Amino acid sequence: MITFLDYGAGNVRSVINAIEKLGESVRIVRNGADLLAAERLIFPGVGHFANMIRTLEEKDLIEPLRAYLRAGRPFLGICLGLQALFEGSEEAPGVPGLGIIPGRVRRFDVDLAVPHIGWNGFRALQSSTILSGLRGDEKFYFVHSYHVVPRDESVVLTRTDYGIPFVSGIQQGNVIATQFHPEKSGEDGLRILRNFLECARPALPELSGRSASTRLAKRIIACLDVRSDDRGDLVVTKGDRYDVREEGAVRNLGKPVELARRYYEDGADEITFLNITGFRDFPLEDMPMLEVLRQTSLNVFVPLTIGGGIRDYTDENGRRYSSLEVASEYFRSGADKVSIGSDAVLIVEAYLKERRKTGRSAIEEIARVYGSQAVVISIDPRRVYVRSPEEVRHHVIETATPGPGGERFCWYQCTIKGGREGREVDAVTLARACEELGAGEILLNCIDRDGTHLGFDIELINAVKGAVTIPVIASSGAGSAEHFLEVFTRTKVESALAAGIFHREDVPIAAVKRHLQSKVEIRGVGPR
Ligand code: 1PR
Repeated sequence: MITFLDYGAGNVRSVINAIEKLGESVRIVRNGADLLAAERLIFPGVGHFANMIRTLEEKDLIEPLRAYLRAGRPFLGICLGLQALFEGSEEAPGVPGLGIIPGRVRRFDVDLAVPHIGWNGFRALQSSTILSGLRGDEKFYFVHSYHVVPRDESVVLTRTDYGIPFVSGIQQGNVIATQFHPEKSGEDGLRILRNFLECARPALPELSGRSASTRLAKRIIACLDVRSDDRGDLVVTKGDRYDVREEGAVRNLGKPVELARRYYEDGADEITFLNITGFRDFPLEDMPMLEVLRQTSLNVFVPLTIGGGIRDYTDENGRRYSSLEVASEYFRSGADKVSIGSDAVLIVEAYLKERRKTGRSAIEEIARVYGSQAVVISIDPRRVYVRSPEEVRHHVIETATPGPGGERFCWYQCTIKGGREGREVDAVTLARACEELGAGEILLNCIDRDGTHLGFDIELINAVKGAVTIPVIASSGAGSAEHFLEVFTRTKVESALAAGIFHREDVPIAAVKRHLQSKVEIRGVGPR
């Protein structure tokens, strides 16, 4: 029996699913007595440091947790569950941490995108039960903007490189904690959890890798556009420049849960579901999407993003639901990140008009509770050609593919409602404003390329990537493995997403990875 400390923020479902998958039962802490009665305690944390400490205080769990840890009883902290052990964090000045490990939590100050999102490795500095059976060259999933800085070097279990060599794991007796998410790190992550459950023998990874630096992998993301077909069944569909109908009927390329599992087994580094009619249906009434997440997270141990319909909503009885409530329901059902499309454009329009943050937009509210890394902005831009940059007040680029009238310039118009409505905001301005509002990642689609197999729009991607410091996911147009190599070598994006070629099995994920291997840093093929 594993005791599980859930303070109610973010996706803890996936940790429970992973533990149950490994054959262990889970008991959730309801009060301090439960915590003190634990034989082995897992504390996964996501979200904001201040929010975590406040919630632990409200539930009177701080002192029992300190007592458990001071007694050196078996403990596994994950992500914020690692940071909580320290004295305090730059994320929440003045808010004391548990203070079990001397030292503080600092924000990354590096010349790289922050948050640090994706698959990276580690160097083991001491032998540990948790590392038993590892080779040392595996990659694990990280998602964080802050890292721990212990005062005493002897607690450092592992280090990882991201601009600086930061501490990615600590061990002090039976108290172990990792910055990465084992429950989101495929089979290698499950091995770490299994080691904790089975109290494995202390070991150093075979390769140990004490000197080699670790590198963040470029991520390959499989995207499932989901909607109801004309019979009301939820299907994975795929558009051609966002038109998902063929001879009048919605294209049906498979079942969401089955396809997601296949992509996980094929080696996808992340899976994204987009509820593409979310702008007109209300997701909390469209329960099948929540069920898709619940079912998927039972067997898929890589990060899951869900988008579609994240906005404030008032139902026919006048009951108001905030976008935060909608997002919370998605997180509870197994999502790690939510993606905001149409509403982000409306939020930015208001922000640009007022020139001030209200603190109440979906982006700000969700980031405040769940952390920036949980908020992805999905942009659906379309090219608009112009004869000269002076013609419009938008971010204009000179393009190598001139327009139908020979125009040498273009801007990228943001759209809402799945491309149905163009707005007066360009993609570069939108991305920059969303970063200012607290978004953690940009999913950059391109209507002109979607479903065409012509390759990613490199010009669009460079324009947006150059304007923000948060990670960018290139999307739309992948038709071959070579297109992934092109996007990773001609732009600085951290990840690339595709749909059609994976659904139709034209180019499986493993083939993309084989093509990239030894040219681009990637996570190995398949979850082994
Ligand atoms: O506006 O917050 O409700 O979110 C709706 C979400 O649904 C947005 O993220 C929007 O991108 C998406 N969406 C809406 N309509 C469509 C459509 O296709 N008719 N899908 C749609 C957009 C874009 C990509 C696609 C890539 C890769 N899909 O995610 O998967 O273009 O495709 P490819 O590799 O086959 O070229 P809201």
